[in-house]
Amino acid sequence: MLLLDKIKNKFRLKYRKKRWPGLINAYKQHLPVSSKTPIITLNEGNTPLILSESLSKLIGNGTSVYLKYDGLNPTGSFKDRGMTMAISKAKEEGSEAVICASTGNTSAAAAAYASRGGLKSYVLIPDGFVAQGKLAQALMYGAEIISIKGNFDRALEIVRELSSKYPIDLVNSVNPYRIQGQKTAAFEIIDDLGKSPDWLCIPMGNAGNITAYWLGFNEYKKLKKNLKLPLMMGFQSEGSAPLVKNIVVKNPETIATAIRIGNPVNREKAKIVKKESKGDFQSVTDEEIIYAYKILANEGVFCEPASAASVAGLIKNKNRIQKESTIVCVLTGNGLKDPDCAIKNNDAIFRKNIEPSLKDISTILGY
Ligand code: AN7
Repeated sequence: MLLLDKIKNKFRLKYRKKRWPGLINAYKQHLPVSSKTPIITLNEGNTPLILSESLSKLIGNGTSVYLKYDGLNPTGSFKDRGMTMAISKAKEEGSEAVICASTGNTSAAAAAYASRGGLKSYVLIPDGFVAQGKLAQALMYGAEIISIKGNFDRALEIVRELSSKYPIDLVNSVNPYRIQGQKTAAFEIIDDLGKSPDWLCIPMGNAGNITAYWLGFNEYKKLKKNLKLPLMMGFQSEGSAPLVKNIVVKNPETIATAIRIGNPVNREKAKIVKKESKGDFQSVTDEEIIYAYKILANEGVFCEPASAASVAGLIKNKNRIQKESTIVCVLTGNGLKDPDCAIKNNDAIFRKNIEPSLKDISTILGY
């Protein structure tokens, strides 16, 4: 190695940030853990806050739109934030097995962290309504999967009952440690921006995540003087909007299977978030979700349809946004989770069955 290269290398190593230790270690003082807690981590958290040029332009008026890309967590969704806490605490309490109902992402995260911690995991999923990537993960990470002829809401009723009767820990968002872990996303946003956003746009299913963000913003406000709190804007799919309509939806339907939930467990908490933050809950159609999904992908950010609901909601409120606002849209899951949706809903030019001929392909390219 040349001397110059050696010097450069030394410099780079010196100024490279320390290895991210995972969110429990990073935010220990804000979390219910002690020196006795075995920390089960995959170094989750520390996800990028990406400035979206196209959305900032689309909203206009000097608005900056950022994307909290939580699809870059180890299992590809924000669920890892809650699961590192839930599984660490389950392990600390001597639990040997965990159970959850899931539209897919919770099952992937539960299975991964349980295996990492040496615990058994059982997951109940609605048959036929879990995206392929998520199913593949649960299978690979080593969960025992029970696919029921019923929807998520029914699956949740069953696991709640089972966990109250038998020695199995429930790791759905009724587990308070899940919310504790997930609140760290709000800390990261404030740490990155140096302030709270004016609006936080977020998809809602069981409304655990919106509850967690609100908790995180409020906890940081106690520590940092002059910190303002954001308006919490929660979005659901039109065919699956129990919180928007304030009803129980018996047969929820949406392309965004992650949020195909008709009776959210955190309903009362979500109502408080909306009231306290002076925010709003609104619904978006599947068409609006796909439109937002494509805009994001066109800028290089691939999220799953449920996550795009936050951006669809933002676009819907274009005329309500005050000038020079800072807005964060939470992208809860990675686009790779649901390849079927992407393959069915894109505007790509995809030419098939082409002869491997230089001449033919040159012609196709227009040369
Ligand atoms: C990508 O995995 O409920 O409002 O079982 O996977 O906290 O429920 C997933 C929910 C948003 C909604 N975005 O979050 C499950 C599950 C994605 C999700 C939500 C989910 P919450």
